[in-house]
Amino acid sequence: MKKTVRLLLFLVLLLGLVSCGFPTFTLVGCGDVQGLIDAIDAANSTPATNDTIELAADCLYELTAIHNSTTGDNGLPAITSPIVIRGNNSAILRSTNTTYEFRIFFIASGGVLNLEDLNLFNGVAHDTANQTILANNSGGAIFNMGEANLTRVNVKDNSSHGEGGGIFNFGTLTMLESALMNNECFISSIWSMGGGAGLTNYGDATITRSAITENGTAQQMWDGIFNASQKTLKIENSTISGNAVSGIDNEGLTSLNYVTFAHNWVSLSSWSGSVYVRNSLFADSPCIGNAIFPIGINMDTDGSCGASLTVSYAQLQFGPLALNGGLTLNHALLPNSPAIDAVSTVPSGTFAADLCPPTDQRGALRPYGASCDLGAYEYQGVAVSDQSAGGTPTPTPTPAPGGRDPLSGATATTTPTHTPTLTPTNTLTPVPTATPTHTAAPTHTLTPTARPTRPPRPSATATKACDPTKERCPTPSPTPRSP
Ligand SMILES: [Ca+2]
Repeated sequence: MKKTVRLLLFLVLLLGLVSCGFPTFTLVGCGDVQGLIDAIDAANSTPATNDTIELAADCLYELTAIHNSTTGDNGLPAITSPIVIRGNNSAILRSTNTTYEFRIFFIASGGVLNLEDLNLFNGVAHDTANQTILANNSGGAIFNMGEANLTRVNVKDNSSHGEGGGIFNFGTLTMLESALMNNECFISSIWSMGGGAGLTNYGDATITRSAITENGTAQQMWDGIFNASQKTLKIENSTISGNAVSGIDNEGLTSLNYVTFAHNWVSLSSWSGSVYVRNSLFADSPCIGNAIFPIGINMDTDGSCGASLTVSYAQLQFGPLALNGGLTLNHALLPNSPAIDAVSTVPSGTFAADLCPPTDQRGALRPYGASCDLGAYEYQGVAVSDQSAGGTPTPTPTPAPGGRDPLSGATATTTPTHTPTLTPTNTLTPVPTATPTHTAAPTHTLTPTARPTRPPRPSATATKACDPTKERCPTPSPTPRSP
């Protein structure tokens, strides 16, 4: 009897292996878009295996046509199964020589897309057949209804005719050492809908050691990130800088730890839901809303964020947006900044998470010195005059006097294990293409145009005519948003 059972179990296992197959690994040649499409189709045809597609290094995969119109027009097949795409610092982009508008990736419910070391440029979410359906026109680089995991992925210069110029998330999204940069939406944001030009989140999003910078335009009034009612957003060790309206506009449940906000028109806006803020820094970036809850030690430069510490911007000793030895843009703390070692080493009561994470945004070990520093950057005792002067950031910082490598945290002077690849500008050389025959001017270019002048920023004492208990209230501004 026992033998029969064992035999049956063996047969079931064998049957399972045969029917499921083994994960496949496909190499796609440099710039071979059809090869990439074929590889995705093949991977989708075996939904039980987590298949890997590897792109050639430092190549451009230029999409020129609409592949399908699943929930809007897409340049690549919908992701319906678990797939890993290793980018090797290549870019998948909507060609600047096409007049078609389409997003890059649509991830269906049940699909899992793991992207590594990849750039996603110039996607435009549009549904030519259903221009009034907001979702179909959302998510310029990625529309996710399944699971999307981005590791060292640069989402830059994407846009939409709906929400989420960069990413529109309805599923589960994780971002690690990744960037949302210069994404935008074309329509004017109105209060009945989300406002995230970088990311609009109607799902569950976790962002770690990443940068959300310069998304949205002041004219169209879009934020860096919008987090919808009852949806969760967790951000740690990340920089949110230079976004057109709010860095984060929250209606849901947002948790922030070691986040640096700088030079956003408003850093945080939250009139409903809740935003819990710990160990974070607000530099020239005010807060508005009554649903922001600072915990423990935070620092701001105008008192509007309810932080326990308020200093002037000049006192803060704060560097410009630069790589500072990391993979994603961040702001250095200069040698005498009061944010250095400002985090208590003693957990404050119930919130043990006041303790330092193992590294900062760049990967430099925390704590350096007596304690952790507020925000995404841990000062390593190195001279940063080149960074504060706005010069070219040094990709390999000088090891600290104590012998610690600022990037890796190693005690030896080892070079970084990987070179910074997510540079703020696209340094990839496009494959030469024939001159396009059409003469119509493209509506979008990779080079952002100068921003229109935006209205004065709200002050902490700005009066608000709107009742937040009854409606979603706009940013106090002399020129309120129009629907
Ligand atoms: Ca420190």
